[in-house]
Amino acid sequence: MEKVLRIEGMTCDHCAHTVHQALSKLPGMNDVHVSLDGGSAEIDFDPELVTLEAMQKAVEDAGYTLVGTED
Ligand SMILES: [Cu+2]
Repeated sequence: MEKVLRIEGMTCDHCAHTVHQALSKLPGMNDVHVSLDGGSAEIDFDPELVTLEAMQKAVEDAGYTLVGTED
């Protein structure tokens, strides 16, 4: 399943890398593309293995905020 996550708080390449790492290490994440300029992450994930709540927690634990999603 593909979605776009809206993420607040990324200000530089390091931030984007940190968010990429945080999302990529979750189980069931097939693909993650973080856009610093867009403040977003395009993801491809298996909804049987990972929930949006888990993604939200991973992003917040990394120091950023998941503010919404788009299909
Ligand atoms: Cu940064």
